[in-house]
Amino acid sequence: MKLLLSPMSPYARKARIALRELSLLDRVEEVSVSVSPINPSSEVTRNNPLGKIPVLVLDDGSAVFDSPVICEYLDGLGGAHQLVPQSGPQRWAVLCRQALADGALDAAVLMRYELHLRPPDFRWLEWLDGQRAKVLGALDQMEREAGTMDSAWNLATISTACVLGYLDFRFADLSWRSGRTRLRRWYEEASQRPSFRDTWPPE
Ligand SMILES: N[C@@H](CCC(=O)N[C@@H](CS)C(=O)NCC(=O)O)C(=O)O
Repeated sequence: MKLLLSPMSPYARKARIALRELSLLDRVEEVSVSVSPINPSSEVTRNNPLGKIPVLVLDDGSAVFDSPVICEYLDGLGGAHQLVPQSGPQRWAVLCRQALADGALDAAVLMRYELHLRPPDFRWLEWLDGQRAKVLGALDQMEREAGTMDSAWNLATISTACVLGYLDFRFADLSWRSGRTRLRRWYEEASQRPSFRDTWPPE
């Protein structure tokens, strides 16, 4: 199998962490590609018409995307379902926290595109404010829930750590730690995890 990724992509990082947590690195080759909405990669588009990474290309040539689906697929291969509970309230709690973190990532990545891809004359400040409000609202909910965040490393905690890491990487000026003591403390510990450290985006 092949995982199409960019080491800078926070969504790909979720899948890369899953590979490490599930000890599947020997079964999946990590392949770096370069993508952007205005300069798609033909290898990615061939496998995912949306042109987005990560994409997991299976040995029979079929493709699995996007990051939540890839992570569940890998979790199933591991057999133990350690990243996503199979049923019960815990399943929905994990998936909802993943959706919150991924939604914040979507808003942050859109801000990044607006600030770095869109020609300056076409930038729309109110739209940027709207995306920033989504990120901040999600962070506030994470802060409220930080005390009940699982200590186990599952798809909720992986996704939460990935969005916080992305904000440090691309939006340090957002100062997400400010006024969010519990989330900051949670991240300090979570970010020491070897699978997280091993997948830091390059400087
Ligand atoms: N919902 C997708 C989002 C993936 C995504 O937006 N990836 C970005 C890279 S960080 C991308 O491929 N962008 C290229 C594009 O939008 O054309 C997931 O969770 O995998």
